[in-house]
Amino acid sequence: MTPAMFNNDTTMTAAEIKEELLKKYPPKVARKRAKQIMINEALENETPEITANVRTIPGIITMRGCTYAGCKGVIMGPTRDIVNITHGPIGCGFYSWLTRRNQTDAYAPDAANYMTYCFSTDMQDKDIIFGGEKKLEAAIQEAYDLFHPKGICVFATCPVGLIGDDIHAVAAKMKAKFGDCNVFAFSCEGYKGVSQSAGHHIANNQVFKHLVGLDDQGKPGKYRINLLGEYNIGGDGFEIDRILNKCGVTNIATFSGNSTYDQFASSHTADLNAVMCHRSINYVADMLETKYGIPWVKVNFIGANAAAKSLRKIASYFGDQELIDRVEEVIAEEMPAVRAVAEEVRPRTEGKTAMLFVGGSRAHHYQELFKELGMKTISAGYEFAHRDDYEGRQVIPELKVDADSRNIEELEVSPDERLFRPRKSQEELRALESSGLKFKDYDGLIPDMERGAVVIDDLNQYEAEKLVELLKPDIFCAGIKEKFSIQKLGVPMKQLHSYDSGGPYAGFRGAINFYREIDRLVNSRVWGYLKAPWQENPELSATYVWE
Ligand code: CFM
Repeated sequence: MTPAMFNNDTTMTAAEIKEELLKKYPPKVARKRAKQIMINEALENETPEITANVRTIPGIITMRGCTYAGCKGVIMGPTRDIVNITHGPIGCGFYSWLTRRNQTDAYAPDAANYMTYCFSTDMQDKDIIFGGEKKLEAAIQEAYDLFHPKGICVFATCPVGLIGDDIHAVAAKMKAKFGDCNVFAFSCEGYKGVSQSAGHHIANNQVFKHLVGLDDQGKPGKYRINLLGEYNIGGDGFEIDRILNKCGVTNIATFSGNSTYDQFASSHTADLNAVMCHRSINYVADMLETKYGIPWVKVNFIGANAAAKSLRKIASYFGDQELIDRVEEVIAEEMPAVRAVAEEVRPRTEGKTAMLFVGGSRAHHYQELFKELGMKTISAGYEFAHRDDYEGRQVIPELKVDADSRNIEELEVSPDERLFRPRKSQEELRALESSGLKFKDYDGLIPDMERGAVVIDDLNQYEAEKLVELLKPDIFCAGIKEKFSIQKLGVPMKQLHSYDSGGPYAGFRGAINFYREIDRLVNSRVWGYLKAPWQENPELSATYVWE
């Protein structure tokens, strides 16, 4: 049995920890959850299998969000000059409005930026009973009259699907009426999939169908890329753009941090797609390759070393010595400041432990930053990622298509007659591959984790608290729903969705910010004054008030 690799005072093995987590569940629930809790005991060249992207068992308080959140909040929310109208009760629009701290910069005072608005049809009981199409039509008209945007997007919430409003017909009617405004809609009702991952797919499909390829202009530049799966949380995208600019690389479109209508429309003119968040967008990279001939590589700008590696990857794709040299110059210029802070902080962070439970890619990417601090990730997992994000893309052909995934449209894509243009010949691609550049490649989270680490999919509130109790990590990273329950246990908690009030954490300057933040958190004495419930009573018990 692999011993669990925990410091502190834990002597439990990983298998015992798994058993402890499952102990409270009824047998059927325990059986299901057992498949989503995996001990990383992989032998060489073999990745253990985990169950992922399945429904959360009813009754369990999941950390996941809904499909609408994935579509409107995650993918379309960060675009700054498209009016995003939520068709539904006001709460859905309000709570998907900037809570993730996606930032925008309109560059010019007169440039459109609708980020400060929360657009919603504010459905009431009578709209649910008599239908909401008229109200939606009026809302689209009002938004058009006020702002004259290039695009208006409409998002369905749960009641819209239940009462059957035809949002696509309304959108098409208004688009034809306006003539100069692209209106399209998303059937992203919250219940549509098992998590927000379904919402990403619905959003990306519509953007691909209705927007990408409409504008052949694109920004000029010698080395032109799109950055896919970067949402500019806490300004991450700004820092990545700063580095790319410094290297002389032109970012045509970011999907979708601080993005604009025109960026999406001209993204097919780029020569390389660099994919940050694999989960939310890998299929778009595939579609852009099939339809327009743009190859893609996986990048990661979280972590200074990872950022340097990603820049080198981009430079080696273009292959120009000028760019390769410039990238090395930039890395050499940026790294000393990063190293200085890492060296200062490391004596205080070395050997400390972290747990990371974040959506679909950060639980992997952020392990890089913790490694740079000499910290160990003892347990990690995604809320809603798929098996390929854990085990690597080689498992994609064996993924089961169940009723839930069948709910999500798979676009049939073929080479565009006018616009398909292979950016590299087959021989060039093969030569690049044999020199070590891997295309369409992602190995997932599991191979990067140490043996004996516990990998858990769709962690829930109960298991989170139990894990903290058993393993007592020095820091726990997740989202707002976990923030205070974990802190009450005497463990510092860092939000890796919204970054609390911090960031950026991407790129070189981001790494410095992160080192300092983690140093503050894991070395603050305040946590020592808190008594976690189990420190006072070994087992919590409750009594009824009337007893
Ligand atoms: Fe991709 Fe994201 Fe993430 Fe994600 Fe998200 Fe997010 Fe996330 Mo919150 S797109 S999968 S749906 S990296 S909002 S910016 S932090 S769960 S790990």
